[in-house]
Amino acid sequence: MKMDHAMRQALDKQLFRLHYQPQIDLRSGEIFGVEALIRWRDEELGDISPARFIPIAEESGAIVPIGQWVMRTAIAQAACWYAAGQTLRMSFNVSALQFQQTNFVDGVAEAIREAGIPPSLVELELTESVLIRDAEETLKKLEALSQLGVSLSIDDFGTGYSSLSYLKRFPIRKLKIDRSFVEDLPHDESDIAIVTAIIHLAHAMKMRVIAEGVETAGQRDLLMQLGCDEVQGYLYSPALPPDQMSAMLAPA
Ligand code: G
Ligand code: G
Ligand code: MN
Ligand code: NA
Repeated sequence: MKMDHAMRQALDKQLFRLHYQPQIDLRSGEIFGVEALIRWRDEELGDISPARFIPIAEESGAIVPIGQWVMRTAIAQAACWYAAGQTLRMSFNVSALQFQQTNFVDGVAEAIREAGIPPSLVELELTESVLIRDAEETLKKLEALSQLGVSLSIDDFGTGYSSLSYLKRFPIRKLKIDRSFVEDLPHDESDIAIVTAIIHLAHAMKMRVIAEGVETAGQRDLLMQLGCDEVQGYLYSPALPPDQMSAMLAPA
């Protein structure tokens, strides 16, 4: 597979980068955390979007070493900011295949230990596809991660095929409202109903809730009025390279 070879080479040649997008606490207006998002610039092909290569990496298995690199790089960056006096929570995406590796939890623990940051600064964004397979194994891993002190959030909430029953069984701390439900706020009646329901569900179960893809003040104002805890989106900032992200952070 051509693309798979190119991705493994990109990893060797260190052509991947992580950019960081701020996540804002709606009550304080402060940057609470960041989401790490992978970027790939190839000498010949130019920028290749993760929307294109991540699904191929998931298919081929290349997502395992790529995901490992993402985790280590994101945690190392969190340690860098932490050392500079910025206690920023670091979120990163974890694919199903990566999560299913038997040594996944140990890898997370080791990366945090090596970086020397509080585990509470680390947040894993899992999609519903992570939660539908072998419930027993999944439960064990999620509990081990939770014991470790890292926090777990459900990405693209409401767009997958899972039932809601996993929310009862798994130690999930946060729901991430998919951007497809945010796009047509504050006008679309169905989206208002869905977003209201997700926020109520999250709070009733003692979880936090973040809305992604927030692009307008109208969307933000409604989300604030509905009690959403955090927001992320172009209204605040796109994902930025680490130096630009550092510049955005208030001086420690
Ligand atoms: O950053 P952008 O909007 O282009 O990302 C497109 C898609 O790629 C999103 O669904 C996002 O979750 C995914 N993505 C970005 N970075 C990573 C990553 O490091 N790991 C995984 N598994 N997915 C990622
Ligand atoms: O699936 P996930 O939540 O990991 O994907 C995040 C993706 O959403 C990234 O590719 C990021 O670049 C993109 N993104 C972040 N903020 C916005 C936004 O305000 N509008 C749009 N259209 N995309 C966004
Ligand atoms: Mn995400
Ligand atoms: Na998402």
